[in-house]
Amino acid sequence: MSPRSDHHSRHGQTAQPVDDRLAFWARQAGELDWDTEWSEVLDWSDAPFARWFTGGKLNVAYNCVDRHVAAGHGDQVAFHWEGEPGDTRTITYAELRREVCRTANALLSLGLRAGDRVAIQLPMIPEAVFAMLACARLGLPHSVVFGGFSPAALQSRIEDAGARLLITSDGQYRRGRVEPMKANTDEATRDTPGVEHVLVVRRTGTDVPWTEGRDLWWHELVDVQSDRHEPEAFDAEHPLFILYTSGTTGRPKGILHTSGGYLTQAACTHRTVFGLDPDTDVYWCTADIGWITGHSYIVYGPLANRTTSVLYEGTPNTPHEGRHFEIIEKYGVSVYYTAPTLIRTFMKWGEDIPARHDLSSIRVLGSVGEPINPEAWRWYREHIGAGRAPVVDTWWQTETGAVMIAPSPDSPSFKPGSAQTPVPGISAKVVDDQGVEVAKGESGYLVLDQPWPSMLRGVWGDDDRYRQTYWARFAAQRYYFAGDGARYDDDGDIWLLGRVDDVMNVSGHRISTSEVESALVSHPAVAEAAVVGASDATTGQAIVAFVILREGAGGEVSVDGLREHVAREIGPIAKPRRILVVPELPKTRSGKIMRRLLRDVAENRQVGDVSTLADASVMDRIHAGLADAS
Ligand code: 6R9
Repeated sequence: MSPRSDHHSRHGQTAQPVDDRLAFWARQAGELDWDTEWSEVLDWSDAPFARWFTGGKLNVAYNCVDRHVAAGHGDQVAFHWEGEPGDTRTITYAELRREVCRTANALLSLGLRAGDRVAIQLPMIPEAVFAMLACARLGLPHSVVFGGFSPAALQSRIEDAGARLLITSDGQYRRGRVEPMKANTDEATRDTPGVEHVLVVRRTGTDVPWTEGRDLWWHELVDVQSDRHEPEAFDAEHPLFILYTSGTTGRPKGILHTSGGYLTQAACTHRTVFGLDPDTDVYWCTADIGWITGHSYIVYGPLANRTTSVLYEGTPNTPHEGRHFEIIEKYGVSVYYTAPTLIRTFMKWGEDIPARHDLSSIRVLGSVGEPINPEAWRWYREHIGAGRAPVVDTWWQTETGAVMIAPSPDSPSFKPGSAQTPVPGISAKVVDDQGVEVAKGESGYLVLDQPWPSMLRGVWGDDDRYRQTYWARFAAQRYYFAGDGARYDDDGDIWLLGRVDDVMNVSGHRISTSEVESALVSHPAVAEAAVVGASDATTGQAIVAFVILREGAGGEVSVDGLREHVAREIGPIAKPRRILVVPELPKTRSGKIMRRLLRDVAENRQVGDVSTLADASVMDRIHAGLADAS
């Protein structure tokens, strides 16, 4: 048997005929409440622009909230919210419905109409969820921007999306301190005339700058609204949200997701990957709503499934390193979904910390964001999962919208470090340079060879970039290029190997090397910069920058000043761990920087093959310079 047909026989999903796949997704969509039935499950005639459940109409917020109240579950808790300073709030589905209706009525009172965009930069507070669902209810695509992004990053996202409203808060709690938020968003909106209003949640009680006429307090505008609102049904392909993510070039891409297919797959995967039971489970996903994991697995998937969730505002070590375990014990969390970087941090803090808590409620553990190394997988299962909870490693992306590859929770054979198989209804392959599927035991590129319901519908305002980034690499086969390397093991199971492009993965956050490079060269003292991701035991990768200073700038600039500059330009998450000042950068004859060699330097390795360098002695001069400096 050829390796190809062998894979097909092992992967039930890969082998699944197209008609069965579409029938599967039609059944999953049928779990939602539709106003108008769709006429066609998938329209792929304008590939790579997909349309799922064409002709169907639904309201996403109604599906996440109202229908559960209508079915008699109004008293069920939707969120157990924990504030960082220890304040709490319990929100039932009935209360969630009232809050979402009030928020929707407030947005209507500002003149917003279906199709208008709303930017949201908020801490992890209930209003963040109310705001997202109110937008969904009114057909206003939201663009949630992670709270740690700088004013400059927020500004470019507001401009690209053309947002009419920004929703933010006065301040936010960070590791026990109060930090400003409104002051930053004011900086971001100084030159964005399109933003007509800024709606401000009072969270920390800090003084804020105020623009009369433009700025509005949430408690003054929203709290006085009626808690009734009739939802309108929108087309299955109505835009639900835009979420910006780093690509291989400096400019972040606005990934566009729509309504029916997105909600179908977010809900279905949440239910099946964790084997979720809405009547008994208490679920906690520790992501921030500023990332796709927060969108799909804190808000849309769990709420569509009538889940009781924990929502936590703060950092894992505030006020102490046992905070997460305390919360698991307090609420009896049964499904805990987090990222490898946090698991490795817990390992560093020590196993005695979780051991002080009763974690016996844990039933399933999830992992997302980067490949989970087997040691972290084993520690997670042993010390959080009492040695028995399955650990489901879920591979997916902002672009895929929902989980694509994950072991089934009742899989007989878990493999530490492997995401294993495409989930039902999904097809993925590992292929070589030519797009030909590789044999077992071999590695290549991960591709998605069939469209899926929660796939991105494009890059906001840039169809060409959508085609170029995802569909040009394997155009002949019409495969979606994920940008990840992967390998089949001898059983045909998939192991993810990390990015194959210039995207770094720092604590599960995607940051492009060129984005950091542009930030560095925007500093007047920097002539040129090259950035690489160096392996790091805790954060997966750490950002290491090589910079050439401008003539005469040497005395006036400090490496710390450059790090701060990057934090100001992009956000603290993009601050390089190390910046090395070098006399030159290694380049090929065509002028491409050879990052591979810089990575060798950053990871303290013997430098690899330098034969394609324009000037082979560059590496010696870089080394000599670094030796002088230390
Ligand atoms: C959901 C999310 C996507 C990139 C992706 C890959 C990496 C995510 C992973 C994983 C190995 C996993 N990634 N989950 N790699 N195993 N279970 O993280 O979306 O922020 O867009 O990042 O993250 O490299 O391409 P996003």
